[in-house]
Amino acid sequence: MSLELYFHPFSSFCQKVLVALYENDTPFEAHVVDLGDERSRADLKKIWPIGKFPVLRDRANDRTIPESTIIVEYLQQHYPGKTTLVPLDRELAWQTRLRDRFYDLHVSVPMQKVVTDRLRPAGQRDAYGVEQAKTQLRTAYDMIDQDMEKRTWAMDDAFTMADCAAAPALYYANLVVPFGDAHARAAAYLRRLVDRPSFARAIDEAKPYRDLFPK
Ligand SMILES: N[C@@H](CCC(=O)N[C@@H](CS)C(=O)NCC(=O)O)C(=O)O
Repeated sequence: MSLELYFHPFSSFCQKVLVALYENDTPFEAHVVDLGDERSRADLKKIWPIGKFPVLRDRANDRTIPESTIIVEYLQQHYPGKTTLVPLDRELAWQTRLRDRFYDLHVSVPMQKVVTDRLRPAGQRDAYGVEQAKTQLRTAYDMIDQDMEKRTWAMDDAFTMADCAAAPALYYANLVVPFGDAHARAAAYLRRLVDRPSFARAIDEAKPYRDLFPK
């Protein structure tokens, strides 16, 4: 087996890559990173000093690939399968990348802000930043609701990297700022994502860690 993935099953950016791997039944060796364990953290930092995951190692090409989007692009280029994660058509490809960026930067990042603020020590929380993040999420939901009016997946009929990004982003965002009635199409899109076998598997594998989610 050539691929090794450093990840944590509960992490949203890691789930994005897991969905991509599961879509194409791409075999990989799993390295679950325990950030609470010094040795595990050091192992991750040895290959990616930034210390964030997911990180992919490809022994066959002697490559280390960080950043979830770049990992999915790499998988598409070097380990393609039945699901074309980034369309070969260049026009559709940039639109896919735009949606991938949208879900990462305008859904996942503000969602993380709300969640990680809950983990800060009392007295060091950032109430203003959290309110800003929640407003960003509501703006993103409005846009998704419009965008999904006539679509099944982010790029219409084809499941792509944009859906890999959207699945965990929307799943966790809905826990911190629920969609409610005002965002019914975003909620329906999330239901389709949750039913997709690749993401259903990622959710299932994250279940043992759900106590990590701060109330
Ligand atoms: N832009 C990165 C973001 C990765 C990221 O934020 N990962 C989080 C987990 S979801 C992480 O490593 N957190 C641990 C830390 O920041 O120490 C990507 O797309 O892979």
